[in-house]
Amino acid sequence: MLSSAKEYYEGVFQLLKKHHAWFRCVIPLIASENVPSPAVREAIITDFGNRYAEGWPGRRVYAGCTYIDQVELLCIELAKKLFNAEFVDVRPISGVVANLAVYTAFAEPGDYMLALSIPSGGHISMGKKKLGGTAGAVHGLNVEYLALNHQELNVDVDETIRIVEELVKTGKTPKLVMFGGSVLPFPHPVKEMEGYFHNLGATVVYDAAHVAGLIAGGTFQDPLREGADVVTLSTHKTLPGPQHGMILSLEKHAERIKRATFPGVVSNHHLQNVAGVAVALAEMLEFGRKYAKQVIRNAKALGQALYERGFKVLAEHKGFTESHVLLIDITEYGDGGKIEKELEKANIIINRNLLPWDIREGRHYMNPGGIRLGTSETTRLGMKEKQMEEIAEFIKRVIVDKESTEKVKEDVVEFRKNFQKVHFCFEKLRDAYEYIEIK
Ligand code: DSN
Repeated sequence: MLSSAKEYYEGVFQLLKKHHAWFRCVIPLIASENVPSPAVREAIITDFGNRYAEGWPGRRVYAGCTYIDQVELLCIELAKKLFNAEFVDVRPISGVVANLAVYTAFAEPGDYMLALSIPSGGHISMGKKKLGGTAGAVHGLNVEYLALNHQELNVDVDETIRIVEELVKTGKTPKLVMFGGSVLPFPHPVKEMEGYFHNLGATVVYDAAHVAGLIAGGTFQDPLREGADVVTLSTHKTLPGPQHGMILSLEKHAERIKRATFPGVVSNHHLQNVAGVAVALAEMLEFGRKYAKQVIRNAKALGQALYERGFKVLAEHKGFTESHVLLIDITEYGDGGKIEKELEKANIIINRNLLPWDIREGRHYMNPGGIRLGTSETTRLGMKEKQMEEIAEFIKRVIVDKESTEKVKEDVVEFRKNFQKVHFCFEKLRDAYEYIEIK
C-alpha cells in the first residue's frame, strides 16, 4: 500500500516503464491490437488532446480550432482516398461509438437488427439486451442472429434467409443488418445478400473494425463496392493508428450520420487521436498495400505452422484465413483461459476466445474452447513467414511439450531482440515500445 502522493505519482510511472520494457520482449498476437508508428505517438501527445471542437470543421462550437479543423479535413480526405468512400465521419471515439451512431441514425429502439452472435464472431456492441450489448441494452434494438456455418466460419446465406423469412412472417422485419465482427477470417457475403436485405427495406452495415487496415490495403473485401450502405471501424487493429473510430458511407447518408455522431453520441472527439489517425492513414497510403499483404501471408503461415504441429486451427480446408486472424480449438490441451495464462508466462500474448459451438457445449467466455491469434502487430515489427514458424514452435513448446515457461520466455526474449522497430512507416527514429520521457 502506497501512502504519499509522490509515491502514487511515481508508482504510476514505474508501472508504465515496466509495461514498455516488457512489451519490448513479448510476441504480441492479440488480433485487435497493433503498434502505432513513432509519428502517430508524437501526434497523440500534442496540445490537440487538451482542446474542444464539437460539430463539423468550419462550424465548430468552440473557438481555437483553426489548425484542428485543417487536420480533421486532411484526415477525412485521406480516409476518402484510402477507402474510396463518398462520406467519412472521423469523430466517433471508438468502434463501439461508431456502431452506436449508426444505430441512432438508422433505427429506432424496438426495431430488429441482424448480426452475428458473440460466440460466432459478433462484437459486444452488436449484442442483445440480456447480454448487456450496446445494440440491445443501450439503443433498445431487438437483435436476432445471422446464421454461421461452423465449417466455413462464415455467414450461412440460405439458413440466414430462412431465419429472416420467419422473422418477416411475425412482423419482425429487420431494419438493420450488420456484417463483420471480431472474428472475421473470411469475407462476408455482402454482395450475395445486400439485394435481399435492401428489398426488405433494411440498411446494410459492415463492421470493419478488425479488417479496416486490410480493406485500406486492398487485400480484403470492399464492402462499399459490394453494396453496404455504411461501414464502421476502429482505427487501431489492422489499421495501425491510435484508438479511435470512424464511419464511412454513401453521400446520401451523410446528414443522418453527422447528426447521430454529434450531438448524438459524441461531444468532444479526442482531437489528438484524429491527428494520429491522419498520420496513420498517410502511412497506409504509402505502405498499406505491402503491409496488408504481409499480414495475411503471416496469418496463413502461422496457421499452417501450428497445424503442422498438431493444433486444431479452424478452416484448414480454406487455408485457415484470408485476414489477420486465426481461431484455434484448444480443448485437447485445456481451456482458452488457462492456455492464455500459460503463454503469457512465456511472453506470448494471445487471447482466449469462444468457439461458435462453445455455449451449446457449456463453455463460458472465461474458460472457452478457443484461442484467437492475429498477425498485424508482429508484421508491423518486421516479422515474416519464417518468424511465424518460430512463433508456432514457441507456442507448441508451452502448450504441447509443456516445457518450462521460464525457459521458453528466455528464448522469446532473445528472438524479439531483432524486432524492435516499427515497419511500414516514414520514420523509425524511436523503437516500437520505447518509453518516451517528457516530464
Ligand atoms: N473486443 C475487441 C476484440 O478483441 O475483438 C474489439 O473491440
